[in-house]
Amino acid sequence: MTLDRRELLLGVGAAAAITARAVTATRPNILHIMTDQQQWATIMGRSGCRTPNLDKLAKSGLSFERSYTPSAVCCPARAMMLSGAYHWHNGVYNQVHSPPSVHRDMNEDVVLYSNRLKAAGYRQGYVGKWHASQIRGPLDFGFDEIADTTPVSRNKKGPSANPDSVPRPKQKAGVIPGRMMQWPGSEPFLMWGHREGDEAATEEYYRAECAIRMMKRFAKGSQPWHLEAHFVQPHDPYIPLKKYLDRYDPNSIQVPKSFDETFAGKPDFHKRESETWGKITEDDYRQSRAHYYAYVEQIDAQIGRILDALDETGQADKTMVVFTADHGDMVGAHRMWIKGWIPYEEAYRVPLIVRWPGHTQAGSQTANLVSTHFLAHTYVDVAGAEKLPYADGTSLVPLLENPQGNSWTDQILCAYYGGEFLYTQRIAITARHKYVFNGFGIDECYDLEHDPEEMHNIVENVEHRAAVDDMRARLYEMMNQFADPFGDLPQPDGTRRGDRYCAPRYLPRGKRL
Ligand SMILES: [Ca+2]
Repeated sequence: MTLDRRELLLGVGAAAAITARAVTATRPNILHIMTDQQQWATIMGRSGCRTPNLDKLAKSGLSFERSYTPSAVCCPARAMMLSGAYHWHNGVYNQVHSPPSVHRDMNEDVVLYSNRLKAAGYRQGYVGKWHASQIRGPLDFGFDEIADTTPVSRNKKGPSANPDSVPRPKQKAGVIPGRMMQWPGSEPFLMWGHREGDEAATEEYYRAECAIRMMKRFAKGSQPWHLEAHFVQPHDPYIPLKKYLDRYDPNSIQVPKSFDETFAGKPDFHKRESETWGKITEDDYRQSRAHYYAYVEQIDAQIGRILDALDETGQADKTMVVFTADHGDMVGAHRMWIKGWIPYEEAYRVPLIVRWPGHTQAGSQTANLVSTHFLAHTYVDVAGAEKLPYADGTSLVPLLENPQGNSWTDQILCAYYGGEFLYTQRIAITARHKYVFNGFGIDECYDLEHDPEEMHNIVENVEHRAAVDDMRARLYEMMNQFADPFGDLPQPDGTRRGDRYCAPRYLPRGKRL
């Protein structure tokens, strides 16, 4: 039997229609839950911090042992997670709300995964902290609805920021200040304290309620949906409700070796950063950890409410749930707080849990290296949407389905340009090492396996020369791979000639002069 051209075309068309239907039938809802400034070690009993709801989520999905933010400061991390692209491709270099920021918006032609999901027919909602642009908001990038977002000019004119008329708390839980800190020449500011009052009167309860009602409404529709729920906590100041704070005994918290850090052999800015925090005692360390852990547990309770509400929709089995944070927080390690130019694990390593029923195995874990901007590529992949135009990351789907896969990348690249101040930094991370290029100080290299607290900078240690050279070569290899402007960019004629001012040609792996 032979097919004529018309039959052949019909056959191809029918096959394509079947494929499209199969994709439509299996593509999941996406529930993305994110906190601000939450360390990797806060969940799953990795520290003294308790997160029963996130632990339950981890037990029903896949958790990541080596998950990193690609940039340990709010705006770049968020713009990267939305675009799946590095700063030099999405346009956000540092804090967009800050007057000296390089850009206050993402590039005009930036494409986010929400643009792609919109085109693929998803109904999309954004609840809570945005902070990826000071000019445009979620409604400018394919989201249909917003609630309680960080104010940006477009959102103020847009549809209601409270579409489900969630009652706002009548009384705010009052703050009882604890420790005030002071930078040289600054007024004192609150770093931790606590609140007293009803849990339902907190901002985080209100935000969770906005997310829950929007999700329940979306679940009644026929479209697949994508909802983002973003909490501002446990960002400093750490001000948990007293009932959570009472669950933590500061005296039971162990002070780590890094608290006695001398900064010998490290770039000068580490010591300067630590000294900025003034005279710090071991009690400060314990108290700040107790308040921080309590704050994390308080947010965990609200995340639990959102996850319970998902179960109530009856759609949990066709919803991909992702939990992560924009970056971590030092919380006293190396006598430092918050994040920024500090390349330590406390600032860069973040929690990541993915539950995708039918694909991820309950209670599974992976030690493969991942960066949270891979999520953007993952979402367009599972939604059957058009790929993002950036080659800066990759879909996690192969790893979700085969978490022990040994063909996964063995290195990741992080990049930083400063928060309110401008600095340039690049970080290469492998299973064992971390190499940090500092444009404003000596470079760093740490052996994470034998020195997990990153106390010894081995960058100039002759015994480690082979490893340090390998890491430096890997760093420039990735900068070239991801078209970093500080890498050895191809010239218009296709050759790579280097630029001795900012990007000389570096030696490849294994080569020495
Ligand atoms: Ca942040």
